Amino acid sequence: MRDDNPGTIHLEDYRPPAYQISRTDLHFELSEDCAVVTSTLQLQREEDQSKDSLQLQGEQLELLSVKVDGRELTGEEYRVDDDALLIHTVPVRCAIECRTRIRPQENTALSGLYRSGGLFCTQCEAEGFRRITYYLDRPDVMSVFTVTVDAEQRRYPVLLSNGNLKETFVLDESRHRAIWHDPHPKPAYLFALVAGDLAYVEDHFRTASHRDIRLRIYVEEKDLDKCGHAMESLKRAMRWDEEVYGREYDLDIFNIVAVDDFNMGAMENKGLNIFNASCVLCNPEVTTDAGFQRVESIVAHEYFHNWSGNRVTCRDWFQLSLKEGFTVFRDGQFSSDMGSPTVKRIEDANLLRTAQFAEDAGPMAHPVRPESCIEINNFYTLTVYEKGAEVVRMIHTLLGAESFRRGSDLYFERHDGQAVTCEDFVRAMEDASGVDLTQFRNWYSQAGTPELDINDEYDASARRYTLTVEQSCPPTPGQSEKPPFVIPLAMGLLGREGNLALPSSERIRQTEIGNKTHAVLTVDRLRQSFIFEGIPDRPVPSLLRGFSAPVRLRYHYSRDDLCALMRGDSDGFVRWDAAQSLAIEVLTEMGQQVVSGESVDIDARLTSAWVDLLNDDSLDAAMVAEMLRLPSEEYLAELASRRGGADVDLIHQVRDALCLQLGRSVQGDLLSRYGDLAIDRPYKPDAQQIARRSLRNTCLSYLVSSDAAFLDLATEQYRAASNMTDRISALRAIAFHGEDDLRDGILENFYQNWRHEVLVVNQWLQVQAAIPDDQALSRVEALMSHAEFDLHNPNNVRALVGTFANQNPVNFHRSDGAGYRLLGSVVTELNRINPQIASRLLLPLTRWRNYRGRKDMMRAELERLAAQPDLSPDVFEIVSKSLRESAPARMN
Ligand code: B3K
Ligand code: ZN
Repeated sequence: MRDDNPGTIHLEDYRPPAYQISRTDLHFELSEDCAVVTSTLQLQREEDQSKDSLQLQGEQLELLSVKVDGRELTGEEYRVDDDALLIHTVPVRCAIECRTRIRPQENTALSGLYRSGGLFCTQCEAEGFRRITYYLDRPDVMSVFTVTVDAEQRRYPVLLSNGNLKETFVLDESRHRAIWHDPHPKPAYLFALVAGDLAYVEDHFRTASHRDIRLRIYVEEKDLDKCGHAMESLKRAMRWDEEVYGREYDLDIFNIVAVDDFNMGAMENKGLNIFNASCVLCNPEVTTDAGFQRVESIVAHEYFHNWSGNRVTCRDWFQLSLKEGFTVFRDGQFSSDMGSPTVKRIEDANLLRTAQFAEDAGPMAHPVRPESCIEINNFYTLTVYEKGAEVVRMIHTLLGAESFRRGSDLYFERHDGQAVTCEDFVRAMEDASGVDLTQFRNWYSQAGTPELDINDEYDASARRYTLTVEQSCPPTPGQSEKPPFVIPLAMGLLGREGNLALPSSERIRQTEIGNKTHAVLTVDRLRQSFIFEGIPDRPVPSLLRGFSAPVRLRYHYSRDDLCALMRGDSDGFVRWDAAQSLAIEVLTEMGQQVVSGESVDIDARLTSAWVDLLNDDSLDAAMVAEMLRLPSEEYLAELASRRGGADVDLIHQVRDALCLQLGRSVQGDLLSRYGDLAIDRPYKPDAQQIARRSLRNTCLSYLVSSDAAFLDLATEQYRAASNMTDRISALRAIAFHGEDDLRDGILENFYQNWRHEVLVVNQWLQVQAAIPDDQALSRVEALMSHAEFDLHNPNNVRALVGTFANQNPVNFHRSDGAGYRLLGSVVTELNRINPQIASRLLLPLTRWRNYRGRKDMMRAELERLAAQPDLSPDVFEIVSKSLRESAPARMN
C-alpha cells in the first residue's frame, strides 16, 4: 500500500546510481565562524545511463563555486535548491569541483560537521555528508577518500580523518595542515573528521597474520584516566573477531575519539570511530558496572562493523539491518563470551519483550527491512537492531554454528567491497549450508510479533506426549494477512526426575544453543503437532529455551509448573521466564484484589521460591538477581495494553505493594545474603564481581523498600562505597524511599562531590527523573533550568527528559496530563534544535492507544505537535503515523 505523505521514499523505487565516484578529495579550511570545503570528485557515468545531467545532494550549504574539469560553471549551467545541486550537462567522465561554505558552529542538529565543546567533529550516517558538501550521498556509491584539513595549530593541534596519515605541515605562523588517505573505497556515511586539542592513550595489537596495529583513544586531557577499559575491550574484540569469524583488521591504525555532544552511542567511521563520551570513558569512580559493560559492548560493536558494515555495506538504507542486525548479533555473542551468557540472554529478551514488542504492536511497526520511510533516521529502531539481531540468531540456530560460520565466510568473501542487501546475506547462508530459507525470509518482510499458542496432551497408556503449536501474527500498518514464519522453538521436557532426553526426528533436531544442547522444533505452519514417544509421566514443557525466537508464547502453566521450571530447568532463560510469569500471575491477582476491595495477599509459593533462590549460593548470583527483579512497570503496561489497556497507577501501586511484602517476608534472607556478598577486594568489572554487586544491591533495594529502618544501611553503603555501582544503588534507594530531607541532602551531597564529572552529573539527573513521588514533574522542570542542563546536549536530554518519559510511568502519565505537556513542549523546542533527538524523545507518546483513561490526552498532545509550524520530517513522520486512523487491530 502506497503511503500518501509527501517525501515518502519506497524500497521498490530503488535504482542503481547513474554515476560512480572513484576518488573523492576533500579540503577543509576550518575557522572560528565557518568552514570552507572544497571537494573534487572523479566521476564516471554508468554505461547503461543515457541522461547527461547530474544531481548531487546537499543541504544547508552555501555554494561558492562549481567547476567541471577545471572550468567554472556559469549560473545557467546549474541549479541549486534546498536539497540538491543540478548540473545540466556533464561529460561521461569528469572532475567536479565544488567549493562550499558551511557553519559548523551553528549546527545544533549534530549531523554533518559540527562543534562539540572546543572540537570540530562529524556524524554522517545516514545522510549527514550532504550537509558538508554536494555529493552522491547514498551508501552504494563508494569512493577512495583523501582528506586535507587546515586549522589553527594552537586550538586544533590534532587533525584526524579516516585511514592513514600521509603528511602534516605548517602552513604559516598560526595554521597547520594534515593529509589523510583511506585506501578502502567507502560510502560517504563512513567519512569522519575531528579537529581539536586532544590527548590520547596508545596501545598496539598484533593481528593473526602478525601485523602491528597502532590503537589510540583520543580524549580531553582530564579524561586520560578513563580509557583503559575501552582499550582492553577493543583488543579483546579484535582477537575475538579473528577467532570466531576469521576477520582481521585491515588498516595500520585504529583511532577512537570521545565527544560530549553526540546523537547516539558511537559511529563506526572507517579507521576513526567517534564515540559519545558516555560510551567510551569509564573508571570505577564514575562508572557503574552496567556502564563498564556498555562500553565493552559498544566498542566491540563499532569495531565489528569494520567487516559487517564497512567492508560489506548496505546497498540502500532499507537494508540497514544487514549491518545493524548482524553486528548486534555479533556483539551479543561477544558479550556473552566475555560475561554471563544467561544474563546476557535475559537482558536481550527483556529489552525485546518490553520495548521492541511494543514498537511492533504500535503505529510505527515496520519490518526488519522496512519498505518505505519519510526520514531514515527514524528507522534506527529496536526492530532493525534488536529484532534484526534475533533474525540472524535464528539463522544461526537453524543452521548450527559450523554452517553459520561457513555462511558468514562466504558472505564476506563474496561481497567484500560491495554494497549489498539482506537478500544477499540470506543467500550466502543458504548457499553455504544447503538449508532452504525461502519461507524464513518472511522475518525480513513482515512486521509484527508472531504469537505461539501451545497446547499439550499426555497419553499415559501410550507414554506419548503431544505438543500442538499454532502460530499467528497480528496485523500491522499496511500488512493485514501474514503467511506463517519459520520459528525455531527450542525446548525440553521436565520430568519428575529432571530433564528428559528427547529423541531426534526430522522435525525435532538437537541443536547447540549457547553451550547447551536443546531440542529445536521447526514451527513453520499455522498449526502443527510434535509427538514425543516413551515419556514416562506427564512432563512440564520447558518452552522457548534461550529465547530462541522473538515471539510471544502462550501455554497454560499452573503455578506449580512455574515453580518446577524455576527450580529445576536446565535453561537459565526459562528459569527466569518462569519467575517472571509467576510474578505476573501474582501481580494480576493482587490487582484484582485491589480493584474489588479485598485484602491483598501474595501466593506463598512466590515467597518460598525467593527464599530458595536467596539461599542457594551454587547459582550464578547475576542470574538470581535477574530472577528476583520483578517485571518492570513498562513491561506490565505492555502486557496490559493487550488486555484492554494499561492502568498505570494500579500497576505501580500493586508492584510497589509486592516489593514491600516480598521484602518483609524474606527480610532475614535478604539481609544475610547482603552481608555475605560484600567484596573486600579492589574493584574489578569482571563477571564474578559484577554478579555479586548486582545481587547485593538488589537485596538492598528490597530491604529499603520494605522498611525505612534500612535507609541507614543504604546511607552507610553510600558513604563507604569505593565504586559508582554501590554508591549510586544506595543513592537511588534513598532517593526513592527516603523522607524529603534525607533525599534532598544526599542528592545535594552527591552533586557537590561529582559536579565536575559530566558523566556522573547525567547519572544524577537520571536518578532524579525516575523518582516516582508526586514532586517528580516539578523536580524535572527545575532541573531543566539547572546550570548543568543544556537542551543542546543529547546526553542531558536523554538523562532527564528521556528517563522521565520512559522510566517514571506514574508521573509521565499523570492524570492531569502535565507529563505529556512537558514532553510536548520539549519536543517542540528540540524540533528546531535537533530533530533526531526530538523524534526519538517523542516515542512514548506513540503508544497512546495502550493507556486506559489517558488516550485522549496523549492524542491531544500529538495533535498539538502536528499543528506546529515547521515540523522537521523526523518529527512529522512519527506524529503523523501515530495519529493515522488505521491503528493495527488488536488481538485480545
Ligand atoms: N551506525 C551508527 C548509527 C548511526 C545512527 C544515525 N542516525 C552506530 C551503530 O549502530 O553502530
Ligand atoms: Zn551499529
